[in-house]
Amino acid sequence: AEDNAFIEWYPRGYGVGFKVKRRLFETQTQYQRLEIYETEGFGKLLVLDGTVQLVEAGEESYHETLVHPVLLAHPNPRKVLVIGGGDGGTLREVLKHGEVERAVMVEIDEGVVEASYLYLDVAKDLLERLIKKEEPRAELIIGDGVKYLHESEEKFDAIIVDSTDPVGPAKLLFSEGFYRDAYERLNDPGIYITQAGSVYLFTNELLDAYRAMKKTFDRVYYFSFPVIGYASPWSFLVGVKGDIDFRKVDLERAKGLKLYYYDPERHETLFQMPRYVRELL
Ligand code: AG3
Repeated sequence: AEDNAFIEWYPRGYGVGFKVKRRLFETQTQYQRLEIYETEGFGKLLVLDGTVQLVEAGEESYHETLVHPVLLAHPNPRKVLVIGGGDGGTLREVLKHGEVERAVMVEIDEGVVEASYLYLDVAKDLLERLIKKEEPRAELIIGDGVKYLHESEEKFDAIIVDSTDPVGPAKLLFSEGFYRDAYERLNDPGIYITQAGSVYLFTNELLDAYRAMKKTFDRVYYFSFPVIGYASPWSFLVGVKGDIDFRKVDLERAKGLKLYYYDPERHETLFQMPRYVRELL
């Protein structure tokens, strides 16, 4: 890092950085090192173990993309499970869908929820209601998502994995065993999505996750989107149980959503992938 800047270093010395005014908070949680910075131009920045999780001005580029394509492709998503996502941005987008009757968020690190509630303007009110158990449509469980998926009996229409990268502690969330448990917990039809890392800088992790998902899900789709704060384009993997065509979304339901980045009317543009990656997939 250099003075007055936060830089996340990716493999091969590729960096993504923000000019920062100051560090507002830092702590070592039970699971990871958490930092919050005030940036010059993008609001507050949340960092876990040195990796950018979000900036307030632009986080929707990730959260909209992770949530709305799959919920608009599913014919009637009433029950949704979010794994990770402790900052609340993903759940905030999920609850924009009126069909969703119950959403469960399983976050391993209470420290992320607390710091996000205290310092970030991402989903403050929602996190407060979750902590006080006053949110009628959603429940927060502090726990290990891998264990939860393996042990719980509850079924969901959509499972959304908002985790750190497929390297390090979240690696298990990209394993065959985890995908099998996820498939098991999905209703038919059901849909699964995970962020899958930087297209250019984590290509091998993307390929590994794609191949592992293919062994379990009935259909697997990949797509990419430019996310503010990450080494873009960023990749996403979608797994389907039963009969859902992820190439189509419900444009009527989409009209009810206020979207800034993801454009349901141009859904097909999500599937852009650099040629060499497509040929490897
Ligand atoms: N999702 C974090 C995605 C991983 C970012 N990776 C990176 N910067 N190397 C969780 C934060 C948003 N809810």
